[in-house]
Amino acid sequence: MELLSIPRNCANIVVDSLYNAGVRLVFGIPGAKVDGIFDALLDHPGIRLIVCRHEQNAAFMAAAVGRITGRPGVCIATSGPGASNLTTGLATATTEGDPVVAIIGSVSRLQSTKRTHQSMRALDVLNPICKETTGIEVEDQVAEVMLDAFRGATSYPRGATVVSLPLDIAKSGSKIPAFPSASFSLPDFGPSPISCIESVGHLIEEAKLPVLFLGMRSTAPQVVAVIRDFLKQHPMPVVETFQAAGAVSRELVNLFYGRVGLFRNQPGDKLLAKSDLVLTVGYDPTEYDANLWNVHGKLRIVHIDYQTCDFGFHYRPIIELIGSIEHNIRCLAANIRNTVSHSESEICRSLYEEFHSWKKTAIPQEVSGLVKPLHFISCLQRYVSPTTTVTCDVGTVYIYMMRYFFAYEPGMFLTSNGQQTLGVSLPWAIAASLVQDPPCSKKVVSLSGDGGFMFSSQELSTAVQLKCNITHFIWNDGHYNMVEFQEELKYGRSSGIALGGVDFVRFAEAFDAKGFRIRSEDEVESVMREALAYEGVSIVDVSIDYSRNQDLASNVIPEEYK
Ligand SMILES: Cc1ncc(C[n+]2csc(CCOP(=O)(O)OP(=O)(O)O)c2C)c(N)n1
Repeated sequence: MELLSIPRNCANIVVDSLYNAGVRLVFGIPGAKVDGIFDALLDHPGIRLIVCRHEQNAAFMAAAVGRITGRPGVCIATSGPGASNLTTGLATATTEGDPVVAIIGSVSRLQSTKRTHQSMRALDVLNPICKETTGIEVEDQVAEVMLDAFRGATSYPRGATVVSLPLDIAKSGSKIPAFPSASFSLPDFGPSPISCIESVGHLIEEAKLPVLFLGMRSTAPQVVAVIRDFLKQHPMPVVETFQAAGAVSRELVNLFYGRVGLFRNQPGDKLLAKSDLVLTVGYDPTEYDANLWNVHGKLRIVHIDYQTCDFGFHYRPIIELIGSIEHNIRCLAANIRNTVSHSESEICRSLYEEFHSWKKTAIPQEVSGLVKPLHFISCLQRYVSPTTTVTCDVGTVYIYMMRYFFAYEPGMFLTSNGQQTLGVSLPWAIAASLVQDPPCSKKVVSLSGDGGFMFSSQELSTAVQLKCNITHFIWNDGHYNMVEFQEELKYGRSSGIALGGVDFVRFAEAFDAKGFRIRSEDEVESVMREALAYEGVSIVDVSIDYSRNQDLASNVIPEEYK
């Protein structure tokens, strides 16, 4: 890397840096303080600009690229309201471990201390919810700050970083060029000391019911591959958090006891409560606080992660294996000799049966009335190909889906669980379509409630314009149901939950998308099949039956359960 003989425009250095970092898609909305970068993007045929309808959705899409590919997704917004609109998307990315680099414009340095048009202390707004936020102050910093933003976003815990580029710097030049691609890759982690690995090996050999508890940082393809090899050599029961969906393969499904999260009433929760050794892998408490699944703080825990744990009364690991998860699990597999055949145990047998019992009632005897959630899910499971990416918004819809929908590959069944941010599913489906090779070549399925859909429904226009192939199902009950049923359980009544009044089929048609309706049980199979076969963007308005939703929160395991 050498200094340039002629200074290069800083906006071009930003764009060169993106390209060298491996970025091929950027999501954003233009504005006067950032139009220099948009202009520079025109000269870079290797980067595709996706113009969104709201900056929050641009951040959601960037985060989905980060989550699916493991490399930072990029969003761009103008100063002031453009930058502040990124907030929820970047906070979600940081909490949920998705690498994102956000580039925002800012007023020129000369005006930065004054009240001036569209000025805002945006970095002060974004700083608490991002990993790092940097305002470029001189031209020669541009390349280094860009490099640092990418390295910061990809180092653990992954999350969002922000670079603010003043208008006047974007227009002027620097002789320091963008760093080459190799500078953007981070060095690998190694395994923990062998003595620690051997100690964990002994704990596993002595345990009567060890349980592997997979969290959000266990879904990188190389980690999943090692976990699967480990389980083949040393079969033991596995549970997933919602964001770990897909870590367990179809081949290993007999070891899978489901996902845990809302509420502590799942077979997986009972398994954790009965376990004498919980091995967490890439577990992050934002998904499911330890005080909820380790109520008495008595569980024996081994923590395997890239980072040290958030130590506390309810999460006190006996040993922490810090470093490369894949190295540590591979070393662990080689260090264990004999393990008990746990899945043969009576506890495991009955919990496994409990976990699969819902299927018996999923296909109703009588096909009439509003659509039953489990009937819908069992059909979706049958009609969606195992290679289809499914994104799911927060709401009662996600509690059902995360409990009962199976996905056997990582990065293919996505939800927001750390922040439970409403509105992610459609933007994520668009991003999942765009990272396909070739882009938008395969069906993507997304789901939301009627409330969550309206948080980002304007991106229907983006999806149609990009020629995505997305089927979005709206579980429509005219209410913010997940809040409604929990309010009812707490207070015996509900407040602020009424929605309704939107005809989603006509809404879809206004955007030139296709609209379908599933009004009742008897229409589920035929309309679902038709909608999934439709090539293009479609919305399916599903009249959902939430009359049994309080069951989702019933039979919470008593505190004394052991
Ligand atoms: C941005 C944001 N605002 C508010 C909430 C609180 N919240 C969680 S679920 C929910 C209701 C979701 O309703 P809907 O999308 O219709 O799905 P349903 O629960 O009816 O399936 C709300 C308001 C949230 N999680 N995220």
